[in-house]
Amino acid sequence: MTENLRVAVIGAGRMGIDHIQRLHRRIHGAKVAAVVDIDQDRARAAVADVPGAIALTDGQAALDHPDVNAVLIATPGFLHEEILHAALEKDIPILCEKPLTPDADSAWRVVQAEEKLGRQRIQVGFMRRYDAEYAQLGELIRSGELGELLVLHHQHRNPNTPPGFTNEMLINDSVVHEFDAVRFFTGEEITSVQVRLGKPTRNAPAGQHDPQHVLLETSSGVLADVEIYVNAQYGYEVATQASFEQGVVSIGNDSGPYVRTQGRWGGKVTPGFVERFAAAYDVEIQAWVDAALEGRIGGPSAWDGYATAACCEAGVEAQKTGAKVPVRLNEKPALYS
Ligand code: ISE
Repeated sequence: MTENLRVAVIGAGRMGIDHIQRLHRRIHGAKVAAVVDIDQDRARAAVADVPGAIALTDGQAALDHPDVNAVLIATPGFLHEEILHAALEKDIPILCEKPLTPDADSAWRVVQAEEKLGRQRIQVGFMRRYDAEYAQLGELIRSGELGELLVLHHQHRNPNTPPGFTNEMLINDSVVHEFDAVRFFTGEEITSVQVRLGKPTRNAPAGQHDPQHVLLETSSGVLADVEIYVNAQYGYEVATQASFEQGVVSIGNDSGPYVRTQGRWGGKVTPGFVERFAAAYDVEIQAWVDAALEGRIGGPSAWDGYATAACCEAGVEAQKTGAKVPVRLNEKPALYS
């Protein structure tokens, strides 16, 4: 290994702050060199306990800074494209939080820019692949021990949504994880998406139809469904049940101390994704750093970002029409095979 990664973290919101603390306190081989946020006070607050890190308001200034040699993008998805192109110009390691970009055309432009560069620099932040149970289910599927995988059932529930979370974001921001998970589990592309809108909760903000039922099909015919329910009130839950020829496997079920007291039994519901996937994020970011120091990426690629963006686009169309919408993908460039 040569030198440490000196990372500019772009965006000091919920995920950005979490990654700054992670890079500063737990990750080996990397340090936070700069934090960029449009809100200067927020950037300053984010570096307050990170010695040597500077606070900036401009992403390009961070990329141009001599002390920066890598970038972690944690702004909302609609802001990713510009900084991704700027970082590819610099030919530095990039960890981009999901979604890569919010639509297939912009994601394809990013793929093309990386192809032109000639090597993979972008790793996309699909952290579920690093969750221990996700990884084990993936291994079980690949081993063939239970025969062929036939159906995947997903539950994805959030307690509530931040202001500005649109109806499309149930697909683009939330179900994008299941698009990646299904592709990860099956090793296949998703060929169609359908969305059913049923009885809505009265707890959803105006403009959001919640919950929604998303139906997917992969190239070999594996069926998957997702209950996306983002105002579930009771806490955070991400779980999957997989049906095989020879059995059924469940992951993401409640775990932790089982307490009996005062005439009741039970445990705690995870409050949010930062807590639920804390360990997965640690493994993900360490994998990115280790691979980046060797000139590689350590996880999902820009192609995965593009393919899931195409699923999101089909999903948003399906939300509007109720139709089964085919996922249209360009040919996979050799760089990603
Ligand atoms: C959020 O952006 C995430 O990535 C979470 O994992 C997901 O559960 C949530 O629905 C998204 O809004």
